[in-house]
Amino acid sequence: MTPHSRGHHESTLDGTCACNAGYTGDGVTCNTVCGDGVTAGAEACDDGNTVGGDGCSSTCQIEAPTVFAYTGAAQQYVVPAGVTSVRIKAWGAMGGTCTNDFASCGDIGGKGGYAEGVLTVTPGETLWVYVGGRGIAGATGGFNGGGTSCATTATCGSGGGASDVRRGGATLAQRVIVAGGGGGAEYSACNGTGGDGGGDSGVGGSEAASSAYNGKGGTQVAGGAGGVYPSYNGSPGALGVGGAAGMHPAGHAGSGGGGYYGGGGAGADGHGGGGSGYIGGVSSGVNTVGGRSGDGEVSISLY
Ligand SMILES: [Ca+2]
Ligand SMILES: [Ca+2]
Repeated sequence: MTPHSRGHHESTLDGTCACNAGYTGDGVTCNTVCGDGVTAGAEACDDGNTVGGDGCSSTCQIEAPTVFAYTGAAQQYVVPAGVTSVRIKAWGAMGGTCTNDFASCGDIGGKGGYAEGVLTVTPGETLWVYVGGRGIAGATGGFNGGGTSCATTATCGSGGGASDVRRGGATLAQRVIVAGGGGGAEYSACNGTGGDGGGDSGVGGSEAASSAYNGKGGTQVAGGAGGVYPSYNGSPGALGVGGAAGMHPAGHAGSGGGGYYGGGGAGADGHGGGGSGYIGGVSSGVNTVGGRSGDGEVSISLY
């Protein structure tokens, strides 16, 4: 109930009250009406109906997004009946950190990036959701494109995976939005970090003793270049995949993060580059570098 005195009325010349747009009343009291298409009073949304499950509830409150956490496998989202657009928010995964770094420098893998946008959809269709896994100390890259590093857990860190949504199928070419993963960090006495993922271009690794050793960030058109080290170069990133690290027998390298295009793997003694983000398949897109620790995440909301 919304009392007259709270200003939701407009007095008329005959002494009765008329209600403002979005309210109906009996001449004394005006109340909001959920389902009239006008967001007013305590309504957080009004989509013109009193049906829930479409993003705006039967009582005109915004419904919580569907959240996809990391599982290590592709996931699916079925668009509800009546829904023609969804808002997607995606966070890429962090790059791995070798155990020597954890002990002396902290968790210094590159951070995952962030991407957001509105996707036009068909009611009832299936979207494929890939949530990136973070890189580790050692060889195995994070799920969804993290590059392969060297196997020495004390000094090698692998790339984090990207998080993305695919429409019409599950191939890399069907990605509509991507949040890049971070590059893996090798042990170099706390001299730099893995490169952050996301944005138009991911960030290169930042081992400072020789910048040539680092993997570079992925871009909108190519994977990041691999780091250069005699006989143990890193591999460049590629579409959706971070580059492998240089496999020096002594270890000491980080691999590239996954992304729209993956980051480059480091040569020996360098950190991996971050993968790029992508918002080419959505409208109102946001595509930013870094910010995400741990595994990635994707959320889908309807309003
Ligand atoms: Ca209303
Ligand atoms: Ca509704």
